[in-house]
Amino acid sequence: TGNVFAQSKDWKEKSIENKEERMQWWKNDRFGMFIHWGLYALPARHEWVQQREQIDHDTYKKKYFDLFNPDLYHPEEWAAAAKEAGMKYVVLTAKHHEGFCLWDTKTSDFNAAKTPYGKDLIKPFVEACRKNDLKIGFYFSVIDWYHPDFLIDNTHPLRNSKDARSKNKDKNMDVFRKYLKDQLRELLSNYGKIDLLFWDFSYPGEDGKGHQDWDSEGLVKMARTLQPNIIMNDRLDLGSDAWGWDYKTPEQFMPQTSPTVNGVKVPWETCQTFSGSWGYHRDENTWKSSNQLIAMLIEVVSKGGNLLLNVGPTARGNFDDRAMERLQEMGKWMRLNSKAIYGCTEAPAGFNKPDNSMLTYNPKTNRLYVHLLQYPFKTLYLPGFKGKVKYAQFLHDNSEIKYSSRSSAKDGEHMTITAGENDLIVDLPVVKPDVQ
Ligand code: FHN
Repeated sequence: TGNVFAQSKDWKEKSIENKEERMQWWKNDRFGMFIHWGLYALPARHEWVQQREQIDHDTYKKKYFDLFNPDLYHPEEWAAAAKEAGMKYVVLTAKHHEGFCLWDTKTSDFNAAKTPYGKDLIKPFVEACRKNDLKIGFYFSVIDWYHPDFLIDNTHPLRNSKDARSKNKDKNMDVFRKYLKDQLRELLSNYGKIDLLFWDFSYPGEDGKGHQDWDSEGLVKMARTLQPNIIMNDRLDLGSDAWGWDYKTPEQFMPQTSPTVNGVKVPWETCQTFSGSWGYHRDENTWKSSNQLIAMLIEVVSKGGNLLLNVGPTARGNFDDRAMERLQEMGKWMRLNSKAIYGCTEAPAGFNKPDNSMLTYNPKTNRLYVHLLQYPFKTLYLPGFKGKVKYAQFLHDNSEIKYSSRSSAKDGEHMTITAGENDLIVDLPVVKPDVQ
């Protein structure tokens, strides 16, 4: 197929060379949707329900697989909701730890096409994403509670790695490694261009060689060979080897500063839930407010990262009202302020932000954005601006209020912050209290 990896002598070198280019869209887009969907949506109380409640496979199959028939599954609605929220890429769990495959795989009957639903779920999903200009990512679990040869199951007290090998010596991790590769080959060969892989997750093990159990290196090589420009996260435990991952993934966590490897800042994305659970959870009441989610997005970008915000569709296949409400609110904010998110990153050193505010900065346009997280009842001091910034734009109500320097700022003028300026006083006019 003429791709760089199959031909190149050293695919690892090529993948390092190619990294900056393949990461461009991701660094620009900043905001994506995670979707956790599987049989666990039926019990509707967490995607780890099978493991947490030690539900044996036959029971799990009878109660959930045999009833799976998502009559409200319309992926074009999912894609439209993501797009309207201002999200630019969508990552769907093709297979989570339960081992249930959303695609019509030849590797296992434990898949959507063998349920009462009777069809492949991935094909219409990728088509809907492409129609909405969304980049496509697959989440792929290397943990697989369904597969009998998955022996290194530290997540399953009855099948932990020490006992498993002795008790199941006839089993064979080679079978499991081949199974993973056969599944990955289907996902990366049968659905057109796939932009992103979210691996989840191998354990490094005491000797740090845990990734060999999965043949993580072989998985990465296959992915880069089948989809040369695919980007992938760091969850196959290949250490700091730059060919093995493209971005770091702090989970449900906000780093203080941009993560580093060997002292160098690296691309990173925090994946976050609305409510705590990744899978649909009917009774969870710890839902973050829309304002908290908007502030989270701003904070992530102000630290040079991406936000992958998760939705757990119901067993019938729709996004519930709680999720839709927040996505629509974020979309309203993004319609006015996405230029302070897309293509932005942390502000140059030396800018001291005002209280209760965050800074994002677009290096291409050299625009600094001051996000006010509280209504500005007082004159704002932006002390110590040293960087050369052409002008600041405060956006609200579809209009762009621009400021000239000093307090004579009037609507429509440009504020000029130039190098060497000591304190820049910005009098913000009294505007509607929803200014962000
Ligand atoms: O165990 C999974 C969990 O269910 C969820 O998929 C998250 C999402 O990043 N990943 C693992 C926990 O880190």
